[in-house]
Amino acid sequence: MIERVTEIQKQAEAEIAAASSSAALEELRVQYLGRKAELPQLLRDVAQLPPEQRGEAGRTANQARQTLEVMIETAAARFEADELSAALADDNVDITLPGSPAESCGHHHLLTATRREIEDVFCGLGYSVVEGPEVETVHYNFDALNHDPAHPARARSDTFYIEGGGEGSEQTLLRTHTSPMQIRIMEQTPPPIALIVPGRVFRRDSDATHTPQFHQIEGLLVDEGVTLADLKGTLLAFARAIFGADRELRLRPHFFPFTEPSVEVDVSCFMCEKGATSGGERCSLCKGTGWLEVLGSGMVDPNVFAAVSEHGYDPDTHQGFAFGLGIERIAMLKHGVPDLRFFYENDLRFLRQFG
Ligand code: 2NM
Repeated sequence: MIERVTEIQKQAEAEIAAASSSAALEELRVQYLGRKAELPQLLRDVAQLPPEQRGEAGRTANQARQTLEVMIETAAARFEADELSAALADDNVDITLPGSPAESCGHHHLLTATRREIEDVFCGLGYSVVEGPEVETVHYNFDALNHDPAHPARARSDTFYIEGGGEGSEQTLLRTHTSPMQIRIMEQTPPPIALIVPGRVFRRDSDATHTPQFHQIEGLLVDEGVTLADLKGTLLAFARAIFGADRELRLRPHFFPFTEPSVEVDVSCFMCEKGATSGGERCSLCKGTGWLEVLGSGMVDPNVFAAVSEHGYDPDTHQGFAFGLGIERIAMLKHGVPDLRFFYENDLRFLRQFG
């Protein structure tokens, strides 16, 4: 038996050395070491040998098997590495290239893109982004926000009230701004707070520059020792992030029910120099004024804190600033959109310009 084992080993070694591919090696492995091969059969036959022959015959056959196994493995590893290199060199498809023709995967609507761009700016300043209900009550939409009982926005001609939706301060309506959510947040979170509330709002208005539904972002920051300088610095950072690093701000006195003092905020025009184009003509974007009106703002009226005084807001110790902007307006200014209605018509020729 030992002679036969040695013979098989010699023959197998020669064939393994001559093999030219991993497939050929696999065939040899089956031929010499497979279940039906002679060498494994001889190993099984060792048990039938007379006891004094078993030791040497077993060792020789085992060694032969191990030697062949290692030879095949070593040769196979070399072939596999070579074959992989060859396959990679041959099959040089760049799977990172777009398909041909490139598949369109769509993009955000300009209003969504603008909302997210503004959210990013305020997230970077440490603000949270919070959303709230579109159906609100008179209490949260007007009363808690210091709207005079006779404020015109409360009129049925200006606001969508819900038929059969409660009475008095519990009467439901479609929110006319997103600030009701800021009252809800103050009820749940003691100061300091800094948040913005993006969302859809509703007003009974309809003409070339007004739609009964539009989108707002309102912001609120409350802490101790907050001043109008904080408001201006924050809104300047916003203006520069959205309209360019060279922008300046102009604050003009105004009135809002929930802030005192209140300001309208203009950003220096990004299309011209002080109202004049490089050719000396009147800038069409800012109408020659050099300023673009972008948002309303102010220091939170102490009466608003009084409405949430049970929740840790003290009109004598806390100050805050708040602001509100129309997402449509920001997008129109920034991208030169001439008509508000383009946002809602879903004309792909319009939408695709902002991919
Ligand atoms: C604006 C202008 C000025 C405002 C006020 C508040 C709150 F809840 F703190 F009272 N939220 N948003 C605000 C202030 C909104 O929009 C033109």
